[in-house]
Amino acid sequence: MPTGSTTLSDAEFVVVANRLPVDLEKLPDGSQRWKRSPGGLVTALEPMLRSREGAWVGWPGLADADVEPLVEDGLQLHPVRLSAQEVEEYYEGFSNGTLWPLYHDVVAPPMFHRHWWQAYVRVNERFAEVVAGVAARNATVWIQDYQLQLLPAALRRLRPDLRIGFFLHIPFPPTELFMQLPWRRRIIEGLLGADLVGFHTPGGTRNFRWLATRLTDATPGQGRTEVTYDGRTVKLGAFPISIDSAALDKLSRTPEVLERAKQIRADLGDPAKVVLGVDRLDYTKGIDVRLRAFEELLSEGRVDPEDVVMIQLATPSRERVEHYQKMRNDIEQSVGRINGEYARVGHPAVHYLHQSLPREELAAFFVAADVMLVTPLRDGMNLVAKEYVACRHDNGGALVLSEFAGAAYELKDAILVNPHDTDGVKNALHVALTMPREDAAKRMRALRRQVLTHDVDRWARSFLDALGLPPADGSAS
Ligand code: GDG
Repeated sequence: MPTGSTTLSDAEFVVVANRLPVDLEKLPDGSQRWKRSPGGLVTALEPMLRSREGAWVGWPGLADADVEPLVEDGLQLHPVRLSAQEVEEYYEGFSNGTLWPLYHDVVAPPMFHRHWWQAYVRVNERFAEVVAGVAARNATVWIQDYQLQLLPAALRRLRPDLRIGFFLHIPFPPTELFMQLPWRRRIIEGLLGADLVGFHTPGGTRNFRWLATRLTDATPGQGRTEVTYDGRTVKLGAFPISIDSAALDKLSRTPEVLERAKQIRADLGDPAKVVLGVDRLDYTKGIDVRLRAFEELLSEGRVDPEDVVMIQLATPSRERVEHYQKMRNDIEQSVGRINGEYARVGHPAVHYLHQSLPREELAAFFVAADVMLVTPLRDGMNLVAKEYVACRHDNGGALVLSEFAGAAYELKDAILVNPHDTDGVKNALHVALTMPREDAAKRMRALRRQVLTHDVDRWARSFLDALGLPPADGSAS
């Protein structure tokens, strides 16, 4: 819990994200308090930020909140104020109603509204002003994600002395799709304000490079990993994000998690096989794809509901955005239909939880699951796939993974599927359910080698090395 401000000074290293690593909450009596919101990004960057007396700039998660900057444990937190209308237009609108579907292969139709775009421009400029006031001379600034694509250029205009990195956590789309965006050139110019633009995959890098040279004056630089723009070199690169693999591996071995995993299986009636899905409830994640595959396997008698139970954990997400409301109804209808057809009293075929669970509980579900289904239609990376692998210290379990998740580039030993191919997904699920233990363990060992050696710390370090940020103590990295 952050305490009141102590010393705020110019920061040598600044992380900028749409959200701060803490959330401001309004209590029923009208007062406000801070609540930690620990995510992977915070865990990865916190040690680096603290060792450099760094700062984090972001929205505190509550509209119209006037809050002063504060220092928590040596980390400066600088809130950016958003009005309720800006939350609606910049965040729910342009970020999640335009960019999110456009960048995920238009799996839902993106909406293009000029007033959403205007709010996006205005908010990005406000972020630039706040960062410009926080960063020390020649400081390094690392900007995160699609909500802030205009920030690199806006910041460079105010502070040409800064070293600016940008990382995109979602896919950078195929060029034909990106061209739909009425403000396409402005977005590319915004990103070109950075010294380094990072993506999860080489495909994202290629798409961006092609667009930069077609839509702006940028020219190809030496090699494929840079362009020249406005007299500067802009480096491009793929930096696949990861998780705190060792911490999750450790958590999954604790007696509490192992005991809880057993309990979960017992609560399910000790079925022969448990199939699991874990996602933010989002239309890109292909939750419908796996429900359809499971339903058809049941109806064809290839899977017996007495032996196999499916669990879908779906964390509530973006509930005010229209597409999400419809998708939730569709998924809940499918779950109802499957259970109506194949459940017995006390034995549902699909268990569906629309809830957010504690990390320890999630780890227990990973340990309990024989098959993990990760079937997004498109996903920047997908950390859930890596988390499942990190939890399988017994080399048990099987991962079915969409080819269209960034994670598929690294997790080649998963059972890879095309989520648009229902028969393919059904067959992959069937293979995973019937695979001999030795074969599954061989795959899992290979997956674990990859995930345990490529963790989130390595990701952050490799991005910052490419950006040219020297290690905190000044020694060579
Ligand atoms: C974006 C990109 C990219 C989920 N339910 C609960 C819970 N989670 C955690 C998971 C995982 C995280 O949320 C979800 O991360 P993903 O990577 O799967 O997906 P997005 O949220 O869409 O993230 C994605 C990522 O950014 C990073 O760059 O990989 O492609 O879309 O860590 O475990 N955590 C807890 N309770 C839950 O109920 N505690």
